[in-house]
Amino acid sequence: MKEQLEKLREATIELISGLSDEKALNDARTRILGRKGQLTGFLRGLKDLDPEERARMGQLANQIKIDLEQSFDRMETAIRERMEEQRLAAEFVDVTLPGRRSPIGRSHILHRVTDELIDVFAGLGFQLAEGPEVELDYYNFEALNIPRDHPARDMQDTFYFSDNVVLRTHTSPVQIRTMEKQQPPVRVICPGKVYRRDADITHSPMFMQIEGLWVDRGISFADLKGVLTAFVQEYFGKDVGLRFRPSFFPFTEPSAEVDIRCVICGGEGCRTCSQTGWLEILGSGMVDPVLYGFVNYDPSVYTGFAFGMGIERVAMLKYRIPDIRAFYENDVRFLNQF
Ligand code: 2NM
Repeated sequence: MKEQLEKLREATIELISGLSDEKALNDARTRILGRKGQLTGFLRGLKDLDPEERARMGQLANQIKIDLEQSFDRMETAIRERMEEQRLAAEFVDVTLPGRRSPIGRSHILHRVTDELIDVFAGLGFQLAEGPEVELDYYNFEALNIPRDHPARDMQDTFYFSDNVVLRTHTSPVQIRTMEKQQPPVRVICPGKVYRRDADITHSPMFMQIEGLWVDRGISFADLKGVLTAFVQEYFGKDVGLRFRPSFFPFTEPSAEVDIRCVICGGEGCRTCSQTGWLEILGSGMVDPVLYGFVNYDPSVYTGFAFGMGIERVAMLKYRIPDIRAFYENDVRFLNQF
């Protein structure tokens, strides 16, 4: 019996030393030290021995039980420590590594140019005004003296939601809305997206415009020339020449288009200016007094001028961008250059 006990101790210690997970260890502990375990079986069998032998074997079996319990406990601690080490190693974070930077965005070149233009006109006393892109036919055409049979009002040229709701084709309706709300003096600059049914190499169905309006007592064509000259020289350069050419718009009379000396060739003649030496950059004119009837201004007291320009065109000239489509393709290799 003594040998059997010693063998059980040896075998168990050997078994324990070969185990590496907690579940197997617990199963082994139950098989040997549990209520129906091998060592427990020995202890039960002691009652059949004579008293002297029972005392010696009982002492030995108890000692083995204590030893084995200790071995199991030590192994359990060792396994738990190793698992904890593995967990910590797997979770290791090197806080000294440099962070991963996510690429940061930037404002679109058209919005940057818009802000530059707003800044120039703010310096000339103009306030920012904005309005809806989905507009009533009344504000987009009717109140701007654009007649019913004007080609701009055609389904071919304008996006219609219904008979009297359109995508605005210019930002002028914002100026009508401003005048409707407020008696002069009015001096506003109105940037924003506008929409026309046009799509080819030089036209996009959505593009950006900026328009200005100044109405007060005694505003004359001299003010128009002074403000637009100041704008051109501030934005394109002190020495850039400009000229005013007679033109026509339904909402202004008289009207003028403004050309600047070609910023590419300096007036020599090149592809950009079609060999003319001049670039057309904006339309302008004295607000036609019929418009004052729509907004309840007294045309015998007030006069004013207005102007409008395409932001893409200005951006293309200022930053030498040859193709309008680059603005909308969202190729970051293009956009990141500005
Ligand atoms: C242009 C050219 C000339 C213009 C007129 C108005 C309004 F609403 F005040 F009458 N806003 N913008 C105007 C005048 C726009 O763009 C080429």
